[in-house]
Amino acid sequence: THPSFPERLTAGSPLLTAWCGMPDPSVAGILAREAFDAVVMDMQHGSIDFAAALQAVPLIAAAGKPALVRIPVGDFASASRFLDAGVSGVIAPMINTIEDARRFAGFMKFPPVGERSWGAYGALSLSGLEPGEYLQRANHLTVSFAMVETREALAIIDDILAVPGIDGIFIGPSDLSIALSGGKGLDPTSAEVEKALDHALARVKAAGKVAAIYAVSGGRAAQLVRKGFHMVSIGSDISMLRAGAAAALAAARA
Ligand code: 3PY
Ligand code: MG
Repeated sequence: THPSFPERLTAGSPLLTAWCGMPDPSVAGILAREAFDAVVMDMQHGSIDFAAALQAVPLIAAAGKPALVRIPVGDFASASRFLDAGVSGVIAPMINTIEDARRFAGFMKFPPVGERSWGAYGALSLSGLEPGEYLQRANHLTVSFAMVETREALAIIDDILAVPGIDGIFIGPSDLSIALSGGKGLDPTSAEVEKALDHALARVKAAGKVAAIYAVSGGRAAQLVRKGFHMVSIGSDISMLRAGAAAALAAARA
């Protein structure tokens, strides 16, 4: 039996994920066939809707990769629905209070940890597990990432990490840069952000949980991998499309 997604996250070699927001499920399916370790669909800022994101899950699975989703702010009920469809991880943006973290975890985990409700039909189909076995294992097969991307969240990161059912932290460096600069600028690699993410990374590791982060480019992802993050998402499908188009046109006009 091959290792589960949570086991792979902490096995040693960091995972690099695609980041998709385009509305057609085939975009996620195509990126899943590149050398990414997993694919994230972004429903907070992407234009992919609920039905398309659900359709992408088996396309990503057919490429042998775990599917993850970033849900819209506060839409914790959708986390359960994506788990039912068979995603391996859910990223919840703007977790700024312990209450946010508790509510998110509640929808991510079956009792006694949370209050996830039964109906994992897609997950059963994709995993081939018997319902009883899935129920026994589900809390350890999927990963809940609470996003830390504000001053409030940074201040209570140890408490967020201590919430039962929160498996890891996903840092949003862009929003963090806006918060830390008091709205003055967007600079996800500023010295201030760098210091904050080093601190957050150390706290996550001290708690024995999973540390993930978003990178705007492959080069930035390499730096974040060297820092010791378990998972780095490289964004986005639109920026990759634009970069590919710009490179093709520059070559054509050279
Ligand atoms: C951020 O950087 O704020 C994110 O949410 C990642 O896209
Ligand atoms: Mg953000």
